[in-house]
Amino acid sequence: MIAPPDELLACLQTYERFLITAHRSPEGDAIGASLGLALGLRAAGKLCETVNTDGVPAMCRFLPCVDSVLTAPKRDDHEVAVIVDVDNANPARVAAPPESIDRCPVTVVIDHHASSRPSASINWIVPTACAAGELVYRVLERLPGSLTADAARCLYAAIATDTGAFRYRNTSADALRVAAELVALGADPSATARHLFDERSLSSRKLLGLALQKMEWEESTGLSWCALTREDFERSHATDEDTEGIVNFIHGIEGARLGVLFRESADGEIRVSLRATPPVDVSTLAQRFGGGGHALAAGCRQPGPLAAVRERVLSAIREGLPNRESPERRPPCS
Ligand SMILES: [Mn+2]
Repeated sequence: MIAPPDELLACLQTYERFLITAHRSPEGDAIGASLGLALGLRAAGKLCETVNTDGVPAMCRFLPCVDSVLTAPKRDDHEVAVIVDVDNANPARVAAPPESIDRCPVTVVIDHHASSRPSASINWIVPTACAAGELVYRVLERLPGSLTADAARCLYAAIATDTGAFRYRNTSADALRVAAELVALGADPSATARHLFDERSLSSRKLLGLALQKMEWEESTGLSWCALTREDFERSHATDEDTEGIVNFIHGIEGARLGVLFRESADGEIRVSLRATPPVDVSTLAQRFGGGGHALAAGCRQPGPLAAVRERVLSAIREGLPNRESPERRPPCS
């Protein structure tokens, strides 16, 4: 079983004032794990500020005490900065001002990205954990009085997000056991799934419609992709946040080995989201383009223009993704 290091528990017990943050463009694990940790530590009598420069996305607004997530810290006397769910290969991904982290005497990293490297005073990096939320649960269960119903709701959302509602390969027996504990403590699987996965804004659905129409499919390699331009965003009145989940539709084609969503963001930068079917691994590819992530879900950012990035990334993918055996060459079923 995954157990937090003693020095991490001692740090959380000893200090009083915590700054807790996660990655920019946060989703359910970033918000759920950071807010869940803050609510747990608060219940244990600590002072915590949860900060995310990019705010809280719509799908996470149902979480308890979500208004306590700040876009900038209010205090300047934190003793410990805790960074959760950040692949620190890229420090610019940390969703708090660097100066507010640097002035903390102690820094902590709690992460489950395989590419994360120890960079803080205390580093707890467990690539086998399904979500940062699972790691935060393992911390709070050791701190008496901290696992409140509200903390449980946040951590459940974190785990549900990163396991794709308990569908992805990281859905381990431990992930399900922790989820069961969180439900017993007050988390609501049905409401959580509706908010995280089913409900989207109208503009987000319109954008998905455009993406599906523009989707391209290459039978020989099992590669599917789509490129969304600023014009597509304008036509559907969509924001960058409205792209959440679209890449899964692009990848969700029978026989797909790799799905890619390219999108032109408002600042002109091109965001690339990658999804893979085992045994294909997209984390190395993303790292090659200055990004990061997991084997089956990764991403990167590239300077535009869109068409050039699309060609560059697709040719890199094709190099590493040889044409597969044609169905005719498979042995017939007996
Ligand atoms: Mn995560």
